Amino acid sequence: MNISAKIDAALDDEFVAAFERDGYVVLRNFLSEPALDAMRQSLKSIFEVYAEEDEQIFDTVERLATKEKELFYRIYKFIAKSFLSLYPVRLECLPVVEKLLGGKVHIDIGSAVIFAPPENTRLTWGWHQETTYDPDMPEALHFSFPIFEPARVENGSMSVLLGSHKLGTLPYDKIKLADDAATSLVPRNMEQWCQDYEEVPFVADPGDIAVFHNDLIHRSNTNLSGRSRITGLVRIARIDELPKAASWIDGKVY
Ligand SMILES: O=C(O)CCC(=O)C(=O)O
Repeated sequence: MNISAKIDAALDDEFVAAFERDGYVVLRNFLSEPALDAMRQSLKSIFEVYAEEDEQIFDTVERLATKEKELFYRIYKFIAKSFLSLYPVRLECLPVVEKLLGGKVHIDIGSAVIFAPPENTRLTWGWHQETTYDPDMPEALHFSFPIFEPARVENGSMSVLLGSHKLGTLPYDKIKLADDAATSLVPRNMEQWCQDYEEVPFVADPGDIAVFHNDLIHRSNTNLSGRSRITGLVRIARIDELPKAASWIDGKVY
């Protein structure tokens, strides 16, 4: 089967119905090996610069995240968030966006690679909805995929509350557990939502990718596997209708 036939087969009516019902679908064996490999090679090159003898990328991630936090933050900020090797995967996500959101013009709204070292709660996010991080943004979709190793409950893979996107965008509280920890915008009434919606872990092998709705409640979990989890995130918005530009005020640009 050629690539476009494979994509058409995966994005059938059943896929669309499942996405509408759950706000979350895992597409199995969807990403191409060359697209994933481009990311693996670039990530290895970045961390090799800082690796100690006999360290694998997982070990270097863990050591920098615990012992060289400032350097680790710079790797995340300047490389992992602006990583050109994410382009092939982004292009492979585009047909999914076109199928679910339609539209002719799409933009990237913060694709990145995230690192979850073992037992490290500084780099995990509590329950949140993506919409609340940029309320000006129009409709968007989010994708998560394992790059090197499978995503499993043991390595703290994210979990989602199935169908919770139907709640719409909820009011939230800003939670930051430490000065250097990630900020989570946690929806109010979480206890209620956890009772009302089933929590499902994202369990996947490299090549699989989850697509989820902007309003789906999800979180990361603690990595108990002893090995760093390295996850790719792609975020794409449909921009046919332009959002407000917060930096344009009364004809002046700030
Ligand atoms: O994979 C994770 O740890 C969390 C991912 C997440 O929260 C997100 O994609 O917004």
